Amino acid sequence: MIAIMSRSAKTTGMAPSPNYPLLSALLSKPSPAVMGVLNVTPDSFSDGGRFVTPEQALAQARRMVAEGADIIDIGAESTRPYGAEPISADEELRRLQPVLAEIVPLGVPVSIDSMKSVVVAWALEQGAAIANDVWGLQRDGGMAALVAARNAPVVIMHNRDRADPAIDIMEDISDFFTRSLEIADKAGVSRGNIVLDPGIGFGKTPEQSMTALARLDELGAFGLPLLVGASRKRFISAVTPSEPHQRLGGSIAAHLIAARAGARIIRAHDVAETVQALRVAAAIGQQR
Ligand code: HH2
Repeated sequence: MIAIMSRSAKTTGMAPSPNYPLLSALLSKPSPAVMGVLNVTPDSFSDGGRFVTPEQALAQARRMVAEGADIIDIGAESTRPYGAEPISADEELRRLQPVLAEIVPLGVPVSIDSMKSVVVAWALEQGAAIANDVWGLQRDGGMAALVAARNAPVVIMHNRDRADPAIDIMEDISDFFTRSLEIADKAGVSRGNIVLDPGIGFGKTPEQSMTALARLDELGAFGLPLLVGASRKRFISAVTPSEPHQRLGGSIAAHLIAARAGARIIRAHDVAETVQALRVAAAIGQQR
């Protein structure tokens, strides 16, 4: 059973607050905000190597903004569960350095997808606005204090070192979020700056990823906005065998289900198609 922390905010997260203008603006749109993925990595699972030069990265960021992205999520280290090469902070910074300053002025908030507080600190200094931590403040002991000190919005994502088909994944996600929120509270991170993410594909079997999507509404009990990133992930191939670039239909299906269950930010590689799907679904919903 998921621990109920706030029954009043059960489905769609928090109300807009003037104290947290960035998140409030992102969350107050009629359809979920779209976070476009920009991987400046040689080895990301679906687009590794495609945007490694600064020119390629900037062109892709511009394309995503033109297609309607509300956030650009830049990552320089692949976090894919199988075969990702861990890299040093220096290497991560080396990959980000020529690109980040070019992307910040494009006019949408930039989030930094990194589990290292030294990298996030540098990115926030360069103008990134959001910290996206795929270890939910639990890996790098300096992350919570950093985001508290900068008053930066932070995505707390559920993760596990390895999948265990025997566990109740919803209970595991809920326990993880509870631990992360304790760490956040201790460090002085404001609840109004926190977004929760079930971490589709991270430390989960394909079935568990689908369970997290099917039962996403239960995580609304935390009373915090939810982000979902199902884009091109492996669980889609478990249903319909496919390569990452062939998973657009499955990604959109998953994201529409997530939006219906209360997700307010959707992380996607295919921005134009995702924006269109979410806006059409929201428009249809308004006809009821
Ligand atoms: N997924 C990936 C990376 N970062 N961050 C959040 N908050 N949620 C996610 O679901 C998420 C994430 C994995 O996707 P991608 O960035 O395309 O791959 P890689 O980690 O191989 O670079």
